[in-house]
Amino acid sequence: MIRALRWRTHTAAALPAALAACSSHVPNTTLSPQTEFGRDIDALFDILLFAGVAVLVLVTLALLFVIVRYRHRAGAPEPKAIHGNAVLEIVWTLIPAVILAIIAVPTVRTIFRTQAEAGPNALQVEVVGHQWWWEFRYPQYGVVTANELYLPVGRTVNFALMTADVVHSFWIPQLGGKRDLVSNDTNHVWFTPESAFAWNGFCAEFCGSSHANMRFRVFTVPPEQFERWIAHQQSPPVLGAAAPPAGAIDTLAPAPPAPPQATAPTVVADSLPEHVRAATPIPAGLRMSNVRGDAARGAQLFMRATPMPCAACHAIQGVAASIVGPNLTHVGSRTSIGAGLFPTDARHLALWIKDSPAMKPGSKMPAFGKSAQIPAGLDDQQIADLAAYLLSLK
Ligand code: HEC
Ligand SMILES: [Cu+2]
Repeated sequence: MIRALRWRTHTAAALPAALAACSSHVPNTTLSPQTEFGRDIDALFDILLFAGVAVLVLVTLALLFVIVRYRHRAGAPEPKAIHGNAVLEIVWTLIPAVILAIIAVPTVRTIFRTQAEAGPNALQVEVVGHQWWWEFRYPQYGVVTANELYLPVGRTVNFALMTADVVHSFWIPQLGGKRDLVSNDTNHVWFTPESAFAWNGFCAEFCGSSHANMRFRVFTVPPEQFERWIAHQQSPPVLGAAAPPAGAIDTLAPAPPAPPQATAPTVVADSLPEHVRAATPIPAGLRMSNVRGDAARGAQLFMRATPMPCAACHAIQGVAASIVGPNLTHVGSRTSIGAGLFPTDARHLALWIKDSPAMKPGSKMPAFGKSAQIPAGLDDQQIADLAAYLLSLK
C-alpha cells in the first residue's frame, strides 16, 4: 500500500512535468496557455486529469485487492452464490454522480464566462469562416482582411464568430478556442494577448476537402505597431514595388535584409519564426515559365481577365468591391496566401492564379491558366503580370 501511494504521488508529479517539457518544443500546443482564457481551460483540464488519475488508482487498487484476497485456493469450498448488494449498488451510482457534479460546476461556469461578450473597450474582431479561408473584420476601424490577424498586446479582444457556409471552428491553441462558427447565430470568445509573438490558427471542425488547409496566422504586436498596421490597412495599397520574374523566384539572389520591424507596419516575412512560415510543397506538374511580370498590365487584367474578371470576386480598396473571395487590398504585405499554405512571392502567386484548385484541393477560385479545358484562359505572361500587380499591393 505504501508503495502504491508513493507511485501515485510520483505519477502525479511527473505527468505535468512531462507535458510541460513537450510543450516547449511544440508551438501549437494547448498545454502551455498564454492567455487568461487558455489558463481557464487548462485548469479544467487539470481537474479532469487529476480526478481521472485518482479514480484509476483507486479502482486498480480495489481490483488488485479482490484478485489477491479471493483467488482460488486448493481445497477451498465452493463460494456461496448471492443475488447482489443494494447498498453497494447505490454507493457506486452516487459516487460517479458526485464526481460529474464536481466536474460540471467549473466547466459550465467557464463556458458562460468565456462565451459572454467582453466589455465595450475591447477590440472587436468579426471572424467569418469560408470554405476554406478566414475573413477578419475590424468594425471599429473599417478594416477587412483575410487569413492574417493582428492583435495588440495587452488589450482584450472580443471575437464575434460567424460562418458564410458550413460549420467551422476557430482555434489558436496557445491563445484561445476552440469555438464553433455556426450558421444563423453568432458565437463569442475573448482573450487578452500577453506577449508579442507569431501564432498558428486552425479550423478545428471538419468542413470539407480543404479543411486541413484552412489555417491562419496571428501576430500579437506592441500597441504602437498595431496602430500603424491599422492606419496602413485603412489606406489604399502602396503600388509600385518591383516584382521579380514569376518563374524564377528561387534562383534569384537572396532578398536584401528586411527593414527593422519597428518601422514596418506589417510583420516582415523574412523575420518570421520557423513555425509560422508557409511551406506547403508545390504540387507536381504545375509549372510557370520564366517571364517577368508587369504590374501596370496586371492591374488592367485584374478588371478584365478571362474567362472571368478577378474583380468579380475580390475587393481591392479603390478598385473593386466584391466579397466572394479574400480582400486583396494589401495582399502583397501578407506573409502567406491560400489561408496559410504558400509564401507570398511572385512564383506562388502565379501558380495560384494559374491553377488554384491544383494548389489547394476544392478551392472555390477557378483555374485561370489557358488549357484544353479553359481555352479562353490566361497565358503565362498575363499570369505573371497579375502576380506582379498583386505582389505590389503593399
Ligand atoms: C469565382 C470567384 C473568384 C474569382 C473570379 C477569382 N478568385 Fe481569387 N479567390 C477566390 C476565393 C474563394 C479564394 C480563397 C481560396 C482559398 O484560400 O481557399 C481566392 C483566393 C485568391 C488569392 C489568395 C488570397 C489570400 O490571401 O490567400 C489570390 C492572390 C487571388 N485569389 C487572386 C485572384 C486573381 C488574380 C484573380 C483573377 C485572375 C482571381 N483571384 C479570381 C475566388 C475568386
Ligand atoms: Cu474546417
